[in-house]
Amino acid sequence: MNHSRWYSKHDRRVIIIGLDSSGKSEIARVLLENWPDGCSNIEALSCYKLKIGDLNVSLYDLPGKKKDRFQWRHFFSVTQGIIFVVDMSSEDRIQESREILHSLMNDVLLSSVPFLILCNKVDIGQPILSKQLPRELKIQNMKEITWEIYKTSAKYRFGVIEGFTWLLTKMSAIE
Ligand SMILES: Nc1nc2c(ncn2[C@@H]2O[C@H](COP(=O)(O)OP(=O)(O)O)[C@@H](O)[C@H]2O)c(=O)[nH]1
Ligand SMILES: [Mg+2]
Repeated sequence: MNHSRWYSKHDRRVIIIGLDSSGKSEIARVLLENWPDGCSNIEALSCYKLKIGDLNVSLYDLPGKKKDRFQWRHFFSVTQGIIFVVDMSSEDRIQESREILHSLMNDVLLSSVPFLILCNKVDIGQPILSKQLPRELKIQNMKEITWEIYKTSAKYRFGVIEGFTWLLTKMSAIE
């Protein structure tokens, strides 16, 4: 079936996923502040609409608790981009995020979806150089997937817009 008449070539869908309390909603807030023309619908589905140049981006802030993570997969086949948020505030949290990231990157439904990996809360975690992050997350050999890592602090508003701007350049149109 041809869905083209339902979508414009300017439409994109992005999901924000990661552990609970990693900073997903704060990152959504940073994006909304930067593109304030977008309307938000925070109560219902945590879906935000961003108008960015000629693009209409729907941003889904999905829940991150273990019991809720199965929901993420419902979005995989309809998303053009993933924001995966890593909580860098403790070694345990990094370890758990790393395992989830690996399973996502090996998911067949996501093989052509670009991953923006935001290493968040760097304002409180152990200092780490950007170039060490691929090894820290053990994704340095992940060549089949398009991915990029940015260090962010959603709290202090740095890194998020730069990362999202990268993702915008990598997302294809909805088919
Ligand atoms: N220090 C610090 N705290 C953050 C950062 N991002 C989010 N937080 C805090 O972490 C908590 C969880 O953030 P939230 O966005 O609700 O996480 P979510 O469960 O992933 O949506 C909140 O208290 C935020 O203020 C950050 O970059 N640095
Ligand atoms: Mg949240």
